[in-house]
Amino acid sequence: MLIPTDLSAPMYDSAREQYAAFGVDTEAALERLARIPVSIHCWQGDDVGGFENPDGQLGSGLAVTGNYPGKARTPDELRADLEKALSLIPGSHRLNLHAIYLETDTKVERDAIETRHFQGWIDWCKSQGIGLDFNPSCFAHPKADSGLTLSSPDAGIRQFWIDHCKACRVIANDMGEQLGDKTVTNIWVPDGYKDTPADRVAPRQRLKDSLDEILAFDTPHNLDAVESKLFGIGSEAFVTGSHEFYMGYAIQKQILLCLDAGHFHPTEMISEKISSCLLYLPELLLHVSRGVRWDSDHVVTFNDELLAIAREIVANRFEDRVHIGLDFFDASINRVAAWTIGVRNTLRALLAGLLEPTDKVRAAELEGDYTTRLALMEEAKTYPIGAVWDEFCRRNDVPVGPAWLDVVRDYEATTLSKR
Ligand code: RNT
Ligand code: ZN
Repeated sequence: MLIPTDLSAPMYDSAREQYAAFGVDTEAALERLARIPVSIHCWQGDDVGGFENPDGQLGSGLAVTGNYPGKARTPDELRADLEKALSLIPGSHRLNLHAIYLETDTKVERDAIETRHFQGWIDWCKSQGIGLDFNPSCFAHPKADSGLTLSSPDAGIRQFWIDHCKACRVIANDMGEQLGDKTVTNIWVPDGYKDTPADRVAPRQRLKDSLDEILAFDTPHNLDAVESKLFGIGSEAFVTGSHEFYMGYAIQKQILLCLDAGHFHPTEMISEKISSCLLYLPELLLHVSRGVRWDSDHVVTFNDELLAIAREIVANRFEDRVHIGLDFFDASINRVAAWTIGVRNTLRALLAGLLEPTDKVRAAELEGDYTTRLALMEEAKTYPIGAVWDEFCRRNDVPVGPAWLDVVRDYEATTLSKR
């Protein structure tokens, strides 16, 4: 299925000329694309199971559906699967790890986790030459069963999760230091109520106080992020950590806000929010996801919103201020393919943004020439992005076109199907 190099290179040459005439430098676009990392979420590899209690219930408003065979059951299996995906994805990326992916022979409570429980992951990232991001896991645990963690009225429960988050920040700081590349640590809690609360203030005050305690010490090799949500299964009426809550909190503390594409009203797009948020915040974290009717965490496709998100990042040269993470978990398809499709699509969307004649479109806009703005933006959509993308894959030594699927099928036959 692989397109031979001698056939496809002329396609790139002609695409380059076509773009040049349109005012777009494809070589500059490829260079910029090569420098944008995507943080690949480990949890697509095992349906957010983790290695603490792999048969445990997920809960806390998170749901994974599907029972496709071959999910990773051990850290080594998950790393092997990630290596396979990385071999099919052009560019240099990052791993995004949750705290439940610790490695230990004996039970370690979440408030007692240490860097050594993640040393295997740090060493693996070092061997792969990639950065590492981290997340406290405030779900799938008896102490999260009430639906409230950092905003619980029970001081003992609250302290347990505060201590877990503090431990995570210490570990993340070590990760960043060892890898010489800052870790982004994202705090998301499921807290909320199924039905109408009598008091909306007290839980939010408690969440704020808990976060203040968690963030009370410096972590120079770590960047903190907080992630809002609109609703979850079982928290339909009220979510403590709403968008307004975290937007205000992140601005006050000058930390990162995490915008998850599935955490807003269905017609409310995070692409539209990036420009406003970055007027007040130093940096952002994105959870690139795809909600289908609800926060369903489908594999991201090359759709309008993905293109709009990518375009906002590159057209404004926000690559250094927006950390791109993925957040989807589909257990109904091959999990290595899910990663590959999602990351390749994200990169392809960034490339589409980089291949827009932004200067011309903006000049037209400034002159009030909205006809030209619309005309150019529409013409750009059918320029030969595919030929430039294939060239990016070729230069990065990864399969061109759907040839990567053969590699995944092979891996499925030799490895995944034996699990
Ligand atoms: C949940 C949040 C959160 C999780 C992951 C597993 O609604 O999106 O980011 O999906 O941390
Ligand atoms: Zn998320």
